[in-house]
Amino acid sequence: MFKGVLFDLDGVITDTAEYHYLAWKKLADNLGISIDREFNEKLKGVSREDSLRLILAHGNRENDFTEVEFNHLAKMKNDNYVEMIQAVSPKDVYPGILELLKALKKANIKIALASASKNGPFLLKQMALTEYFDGIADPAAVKAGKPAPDIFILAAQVVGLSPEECLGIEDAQAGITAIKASGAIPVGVGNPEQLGGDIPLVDSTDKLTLEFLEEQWHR
Ligand code: B16
Ligand code: MG
Repeated sequence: MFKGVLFDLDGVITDTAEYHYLAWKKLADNLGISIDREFNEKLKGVSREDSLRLILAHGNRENDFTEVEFNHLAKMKNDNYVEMIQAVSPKDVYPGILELLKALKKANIKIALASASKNGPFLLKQMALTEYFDGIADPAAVKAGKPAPDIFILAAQVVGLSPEECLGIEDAQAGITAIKASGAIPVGVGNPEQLGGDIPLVDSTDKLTLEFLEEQWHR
């Protein structure tokens, strides 16, 4: 049996992915760069700085900004995003997630956060979920962001496990690649067109029950 579950946050625990998209779109519009939801799929799970690099490259503006300007753009996006997430509350937790966290706790399975977001701890607090987490991997402490495995390796480590003892849950291409590379077993939230047909997928988080995870582990 698995000993830990490594949770992505945005797109798995709640729908902040939409706020990230709106905040990036506003910034891109201001820079005269057009992005749409399809392009946004590439940004899911990707760090703030790497997302900005992808957007600038998309608009052929990657050489237009100094480091100071680049950091200012990243801060503008984050300020806008942070303003939007002040309204996040326990009502925004995706269906089935609270029940899953409770079932994992009862079964003595470790729960860790493996989010690329520096706003992760704040979001858990807003949703009243902090107490369920045995550990949070600090994205600022890892060298390479998703799709590199580092954040999932660290998340397992902060709860005293190896990735091989854990399942990882993700909604993004970059995140699934990261879980696979870490040695943990991936479970995806989304469709096969986006996440691939080679891993167990659910189309809604309410299907993420302890029984479902157990079945995937034994497959
Ligand atoms: P922040 P996850 C990721 O969170 C988001 O999917 C991604 O869109 C965002 O750019 C990244 O966090 C960094 O977030 O700017 O708040 O530090 O999906 O890994 O939980
Ligand atoms: Mg995500």
